[in-house]
Amino acid sequence: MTKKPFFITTPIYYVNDAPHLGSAYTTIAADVLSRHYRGQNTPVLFVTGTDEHGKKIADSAAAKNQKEHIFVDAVSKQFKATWAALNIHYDTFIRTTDEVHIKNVQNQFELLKEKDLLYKGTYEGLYCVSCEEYKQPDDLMEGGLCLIHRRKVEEIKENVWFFKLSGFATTLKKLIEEGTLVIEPERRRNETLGWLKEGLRDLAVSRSKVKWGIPLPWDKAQTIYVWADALLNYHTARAQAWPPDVQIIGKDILRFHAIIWPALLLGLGLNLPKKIFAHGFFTVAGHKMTKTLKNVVDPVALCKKYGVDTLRYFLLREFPFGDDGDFSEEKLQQRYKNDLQHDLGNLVQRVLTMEEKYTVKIEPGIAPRCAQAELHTERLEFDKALIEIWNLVRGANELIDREKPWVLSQTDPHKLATVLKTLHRMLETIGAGLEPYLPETASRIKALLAGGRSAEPLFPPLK
Ligand code: ME8
Repeated sequence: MTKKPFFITTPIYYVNDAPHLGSAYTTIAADVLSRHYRGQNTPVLFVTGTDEHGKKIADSAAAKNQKEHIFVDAVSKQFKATWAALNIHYDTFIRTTDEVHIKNVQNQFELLKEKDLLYKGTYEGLYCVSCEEYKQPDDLMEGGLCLIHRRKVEEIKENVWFFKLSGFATTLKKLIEEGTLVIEPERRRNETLGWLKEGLRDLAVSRSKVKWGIPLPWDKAQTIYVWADALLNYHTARAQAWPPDVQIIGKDILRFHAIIWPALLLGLGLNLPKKIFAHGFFTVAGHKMTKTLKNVVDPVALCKKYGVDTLRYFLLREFPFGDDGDFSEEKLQQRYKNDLQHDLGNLVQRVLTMEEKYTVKIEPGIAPRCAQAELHTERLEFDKALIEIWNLVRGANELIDREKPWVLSQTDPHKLATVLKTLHRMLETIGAGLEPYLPETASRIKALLAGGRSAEPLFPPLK
């Protein structure tokens, strides 16, 4: 039997605008995890994609005077191009406008109806189009504005189909408490349990006034609520890998993933994901970066200026994955100068120069792995994994300063060879450890250690 692939997902991003640093953050993290497992010869299914239906997208297309499908094609392409520029190697890219996804969503809805989990009723309440979410008055800030987008919510009254979400609260609570469904970090688990304790309301899962969506097969005047459509993308993408091993999301969409999604799966009789990890937000001047607020940072522009590995390093090193952090280009420049150029770049340069100068030939070996860093990676503690690798980098630099190979070359050629061999092996370990995080740098280090020479430093001075 073939091994079940390790199944990793990111959210599928709204195509109301081009990708930004926030969406890049999640997708880079998923890419690092995928590369880590592939490097261990574990088959991986890494799925990402774009969320293309609903009023928010229809409004964005209308604002540009474009037909929806032309608009979503163009923005979805931009996402693919950005992920290519960020060196992200996904296996499947799901678009919710794909025929195969539309069919799957309709089939799953038929099943929910057969299982008597849907009923028709009247929804009367509030809705934030930017979140594509039903809101309660308590969810809003003063003036009836959405807390995240600071935009006025709509009052809606419609005859729609409801999903019997309320009936799943007890089972979900049990599954989370016993660890069948792991939600990390701990505070996100507690947040979810808090919601469950309050009890759940049934969820309106169709819209009668939104035309840009997947029609309900038995009531074609209705389209399927965009979040139910979107969540099912993970199921459309499943291949032979069900259930997902890790679903990485931002903390803003925890409720959808930790409550609605597992409830839909329970309703459908499908296994639940093993782990949902909700990371923090990048803020700009203390506020969430969002396309709606137009305070976004373009990851491709940053890559062009500083290199793709610099961006990947900065995003995952700067603060723990579950926490929030404020973005600034100055902090990125500091990391570049101190960690990449000074610590790592200099180390590689020093070791290779000495090997050449003292004509010490070192055969390629099997580098010991940095097991601690690997463990941190598997726990999505990316900053800690990088700190571990940088301990090795600094350790190697200290070894050079302590042993002074330039003195040994005069006094003890045997020890010189031993020291250089140790440094060479340390660089091999560092290069292998960096592979998931800084793939370009890792392959350049590998080529240099194998005897390739390059005039271009790994991290050139910033212009
Ligand atoms: O919510 N900091 O799509 P979306 C960190 N289509 N991460 C951020 C971020 C920020 N400032 N801003 C966005 C949707 N993200 C739905 C998802 S899934 C079935 C449907 C990341 O385009 C983070 O992962 O608004 C967040 O959860 C996601 O982008 C939201 O992307």
